[in-house]
Amino acid sequence: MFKFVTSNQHKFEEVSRLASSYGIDIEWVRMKYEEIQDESTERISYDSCKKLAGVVEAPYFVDDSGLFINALKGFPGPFSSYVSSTIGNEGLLKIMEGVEDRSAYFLTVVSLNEGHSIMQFTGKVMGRIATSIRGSNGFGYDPVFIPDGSNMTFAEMDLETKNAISHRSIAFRGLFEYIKMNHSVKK
Ligand code: ITT
Repeated sequence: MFKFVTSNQHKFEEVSRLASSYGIDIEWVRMKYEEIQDESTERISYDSCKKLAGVVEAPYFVDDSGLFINALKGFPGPFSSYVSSTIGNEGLLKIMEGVEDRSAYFLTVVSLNEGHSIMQFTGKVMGRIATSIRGSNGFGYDPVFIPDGSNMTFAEMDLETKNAISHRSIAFRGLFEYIKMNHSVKK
């Protein structure tokens, strides 16, 4: 069975729901691992995946994600986790006070280690930063992010609705399509 290594329960819930729509069972390896500091989400994700070899038995995958705000030159980006757990959404909205360009995007890079190679799958969703905290679903920056084409924040959507359009679901659809094409035994 494919293992998802993450300390984040919300990520696991979103991804396991998507996996089951592909008829794929995944196992949660609930574990926090150290991440390198780098401006590239791809490199962070790749490095995390690589260094888990020998700790977790392949096949397994990791998800590295972040929120990138254009007016802040991509901040918090690779610092998303730290910023979320320190100043949080209130602090972020404070920084964004009076800022006209509120465009931003969420990025997820999934890295899969099949034992012999590492494959990456990327998902990106464009949107904007809300002017107030809205909604109570989801996690992290969901209450302040409005995806393009919607007036609701991710936190005002249920899991299915977020999964229909999110950065994470785009990346993981790529992964699950790949698994379905390349592995006859999925469970
Ligand atoms: P891992 O154990 O999987 O690393 P994490 O929560 O530390 O869990 P990341 O480093 O990938 O995960 O994510 C950085 C932060 O970005 C995360 O803590 C959230 O605050 C935020 N984030 C990531 N994906 C998000 C999403 O879909 N919606 C809202 N916030 C998100």
